[in-house]
Amino acid sequence: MKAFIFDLDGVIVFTDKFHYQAWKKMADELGIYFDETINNRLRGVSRAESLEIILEKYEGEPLSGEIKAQMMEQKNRTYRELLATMTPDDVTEEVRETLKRLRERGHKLAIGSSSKNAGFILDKVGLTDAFDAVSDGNNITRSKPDPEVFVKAGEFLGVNPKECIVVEDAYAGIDAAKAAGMASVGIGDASGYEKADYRIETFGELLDIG
Ligand code: G16
Ligand code: MG
Repeated sequence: MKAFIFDLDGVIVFTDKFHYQAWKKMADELGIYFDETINNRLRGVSRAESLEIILEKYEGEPLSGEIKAQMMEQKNRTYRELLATMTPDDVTEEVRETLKRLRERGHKLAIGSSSKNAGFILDKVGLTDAFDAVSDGNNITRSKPDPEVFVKAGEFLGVNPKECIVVEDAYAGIDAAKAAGMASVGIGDASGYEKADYRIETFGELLDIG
């Protein structure tokens, strides 16, 4: 494989606790029920789609697009305050070392994330220079399982989809990789997903796949 494309949240860093806290604050203020089980459904899902999932528990008057945009803005403000506390210590030595070794072997590395905060996160944890390209929520119009984010990542790298392998923790991400015509590795939540071409428990196992 010429290129590895990594999902960010749940693969390189673990920001789901921050997503949870930020959505929880917004939901509490509006009296909407929200818990960790609902939060699990937000993995890899765009901000706007996440809000719709949370609003399944909302029983008030219909909300306008403007109000929904304000809710997302408020959530994102809280989320970014939490992200701002991240440091390079939030990335394991195993992840850092594996990325370095894959690159030394000549693989191109990209991020393929639904998040609009991907660049900010990479900066906070000191990984901006570890990747050759970043495809994220800012350059796509359709979310995983649509393949757009990975197709764009392959284009940014100049690598044919057949020579790209996607590393994902979300089922929707594995499905998106398939739809892009790319191989896939399931890790974390997706380590038991039968549609993944490879399933791993630890990040370092990528060195046996490349
Ligand atoms: C991440 C998270 C999702 C989040 C999405 C959008 O995706 O897993 O929970 O809703 O990004 O994030 P933002 O609000 O920062 O644009 P990924 O694809 O990196 O796992
Ligand atoms: Mg993810």
